[in-house]
Amino acid sequence: MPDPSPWWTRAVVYQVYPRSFQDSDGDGIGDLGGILQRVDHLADLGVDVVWLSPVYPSPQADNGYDISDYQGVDPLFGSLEQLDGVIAALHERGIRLVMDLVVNHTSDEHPWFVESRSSPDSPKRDWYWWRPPRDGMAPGQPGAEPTNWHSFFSGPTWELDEASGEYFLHLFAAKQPDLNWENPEVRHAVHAMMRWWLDRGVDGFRMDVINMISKAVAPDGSLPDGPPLPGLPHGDGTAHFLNGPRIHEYLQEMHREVFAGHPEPLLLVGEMPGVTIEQARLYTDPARAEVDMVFQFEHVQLDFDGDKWNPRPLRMRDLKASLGRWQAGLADVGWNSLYWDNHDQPRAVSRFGDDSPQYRRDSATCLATLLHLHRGTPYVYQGEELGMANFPFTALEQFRDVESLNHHVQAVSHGADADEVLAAMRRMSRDNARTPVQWDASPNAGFTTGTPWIAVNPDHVEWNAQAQRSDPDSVFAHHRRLIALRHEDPVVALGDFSMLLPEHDEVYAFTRSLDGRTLLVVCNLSATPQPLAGLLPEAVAAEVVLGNLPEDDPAVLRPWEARVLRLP
Ligand code: ISL
Repeated sequence: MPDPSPWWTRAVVYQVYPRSFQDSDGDGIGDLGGILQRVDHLADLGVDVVWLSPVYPSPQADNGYDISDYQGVDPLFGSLEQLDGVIAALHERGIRLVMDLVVNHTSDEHPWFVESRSSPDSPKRDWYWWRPPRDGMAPGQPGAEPTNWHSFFSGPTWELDEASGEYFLHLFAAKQPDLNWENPEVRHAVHAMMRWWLDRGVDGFRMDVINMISKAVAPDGSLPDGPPLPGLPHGDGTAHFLNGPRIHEYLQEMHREVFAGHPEPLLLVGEMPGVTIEQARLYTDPARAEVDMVFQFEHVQLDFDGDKWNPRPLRMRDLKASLGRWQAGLADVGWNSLYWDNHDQPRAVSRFGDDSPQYRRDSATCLATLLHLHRGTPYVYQGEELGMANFPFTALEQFRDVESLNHHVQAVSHGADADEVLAAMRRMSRDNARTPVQWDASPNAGFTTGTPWIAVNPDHVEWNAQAQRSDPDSVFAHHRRLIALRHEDPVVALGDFSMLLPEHDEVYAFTRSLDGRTLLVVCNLSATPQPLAGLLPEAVAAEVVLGNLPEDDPAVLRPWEARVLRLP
């Protein structure tokens, strides 16, 4: 058993997606000045860490996940001095700041890539993945891409550079060329940049798709094709770049070069799509010095078939099986992030809860109870603490996200029904998470005095921070109580997890135990009342530590009721 209690086992992370958090200059885009205006909201909630999504200079092809300068702030968001101010304001309130580290790829407008593209003889040519067309085919000929890989944002992962007749690799958008981590100069440049941020006072990094930085390149420099993807002209390349052959070496090197001996506590989070439990144990075993915790996606991939644009109903037992497996798999070694929402996911209350007027508050607080009571470090995504819901999208013009828009073009050009594509986007688009935070009932929800870059959800007149801050029954107040409970009770931070009723389709129940003390968590994830006496008799007489509904008949779990109970 490693050190049982690093500080982040008791911590709660709050994710700020700056473009949608708070605008301070009226241009309709959130900014650092806006974050400064709202730090007390975060302090009142009681969070320990802010993860700040990218604010670096960027053409904004993927809302800042396409970086053109790692050591600056985009004027859209403010200045480096303002960022120093945000760091100081958070630190004054005992909140740490974690930067988003996006180093699998840069923007194609980053000087490194501009130089790399300038000529096959450029000293930075090898900083990216440049390859000639396949098998002597002509550049640009259909199928001439060096591999058949399908991009995460639709289409091939290779873009032709007309000038040189070579292709460059981009696992995401064409404006996000992948860095070549095989080249030690790339790694050293990234390490130097990270040290620069730590010297500036930041407290760690959330590392974007960090398990994709090592590609399975053959000694002759070639990259393999993947198995064909049904219904697509491309193949699945993931076996050749997820958790690649040198990934642990790269992370250990980064740890030695950047983090070892740092005088302040840090938080190192590896965002890792497609990571398995076995791999997560390696990534997060403290003895191996890689990252503190993974941020994995299994539980947010259970409500679709194959890809997210083919949604299907979630089966509760699948959700429990997944979350339970991760709890068990990392029980003795390693650590996981806990989340329902982030900037890439639809809103949890719409997806896993019930956003109808009748159950929205109760289901949001029920989901919050589950989130905060698992073992791992909880992440609250901006607006989740207010029960923000999906946007009622009705038209293509309302979407902004490159992933959604690319998908629409591709799907419709391959013959899909435009209305069906739109319906899937309405349900699954990342833009659901990206509408402005709802601060008050005024026009534009107090987010901006200008025109917001993406529409404000019309439900903000009822669902907003101002209405909730002073209401002890609000979603906000419930999150605050749950965060306080993690701070106070070591059972919440460190207790062993045991899943109960794994086959039950409506009741989600588990225990957390430490040093002879046990908490029992029971949640009704449905609108049907659940009699408890037959299911979990020990719950009926137990003391309620925290619940989301006023205490009533202890033998019945009401629709979307959640209770945290102390067992004698
Ligand atoms: O968003 C997704 C599915 O809808 C994921 O596939 C997502 O692209 C993946 O989890 C990686 O996400 C991260 O890297 C992307 C960026 O677009 C995301 O916003 C970021 O969280 C590329 O940098």
